[in-house]
Amino acid sequence: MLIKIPKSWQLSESDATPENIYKERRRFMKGTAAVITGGIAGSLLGRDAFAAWVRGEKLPNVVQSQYTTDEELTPYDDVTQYNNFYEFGTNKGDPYDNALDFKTKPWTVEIAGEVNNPGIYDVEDLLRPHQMEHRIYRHRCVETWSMVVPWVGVTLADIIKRLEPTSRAKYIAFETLHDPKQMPGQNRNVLQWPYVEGLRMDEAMNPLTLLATGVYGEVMPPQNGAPIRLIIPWKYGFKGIKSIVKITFTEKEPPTSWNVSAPREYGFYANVNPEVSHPRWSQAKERRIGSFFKQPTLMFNGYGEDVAHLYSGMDLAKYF
Ligand SMILES: Nc1nc2c(c(=O)[nH]1)N[C@H]1C(S)=C(S)[C@@H](COP(=O)(O)O)O[C@H]1N2
Ligand SMILES: [Mo]
Repeated sequence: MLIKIPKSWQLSESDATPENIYKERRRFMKGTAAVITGGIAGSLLGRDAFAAWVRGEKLPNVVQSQYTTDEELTPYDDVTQYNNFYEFGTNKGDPYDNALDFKTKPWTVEIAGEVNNPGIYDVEDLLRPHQMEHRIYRHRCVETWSMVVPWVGVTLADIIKRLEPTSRAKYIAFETLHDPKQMPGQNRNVLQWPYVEGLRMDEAMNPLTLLATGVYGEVMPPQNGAPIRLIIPWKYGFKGIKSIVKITFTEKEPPTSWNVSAPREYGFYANVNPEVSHPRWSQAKERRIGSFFKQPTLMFNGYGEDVAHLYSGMDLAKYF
């Protein structure tokens, strides 16, 4: 029998750091003087202790999920400092640098369209009735890098059931906040704003699909899509829309940002598929952040057992 000993980040509460303290520490780290002070503090405390000092607030009442991989985790600093979040800039380090002061509290999510319980919900009210889980997922970007991330979140299907979509709801559409004052990247036309995404209803209802609100047992840092973002582990990362403010149940397939921007390169489905190349590069291999060698990419990112049935009879080269 395999006995699993939970890692420290999987344990709940106890040594929680209030969010404002965490923010003050990060802010303190931002200035030039702080780099010097940080350097001294870093050498006094030791690198790990110092990193822990600037970490986030622990999320309470999180349980282990059955849907979890035991692959080696990508370190916290890579998960939170190597990001795609074009609202905060197009370089990998931009979201970490520019999203520090992003206001994620209070936060509301509008529920609209073909649904019996539409309205404007506080994000806490949307999540609270449901069980929070630790889910370690493979995370594969279309750019061919990948990570293994311990998300914390709620099964999207649980929320959808409570909202009661009507029989006309065939798809679900998501929208990111549009606020160029806070999101400097939205002053440039790299994409049409706001960022939008969508899923077919059966994809959204699959138990693997997660509305995530944390990483490593802690409150989601803004650069990872706080306070809630979508995670669909068998699809390319760009489907995992961040900082969601609106969820609409629709009859027709909704537009999705990358498909609108480059329809030949990015489809609605965006399932991880080593056999279907991006027009400009192969998707057969990926590089785990932190490792030197490439490894083969798995069909449906290795989640085929749970999701292949959703696409039976579909030509995945056409519906890419
Ligand atoms: N709103 C929004 N969501 C987004 C993006 C973005 O630019 N804006 N980038 C996507 C891409 S391309 C990827 S790979 C993942 C990256 O998530 P991570 O930074 O938490 O690893 O977020 C996705 N969600
Ligand atoms: Mo991506």
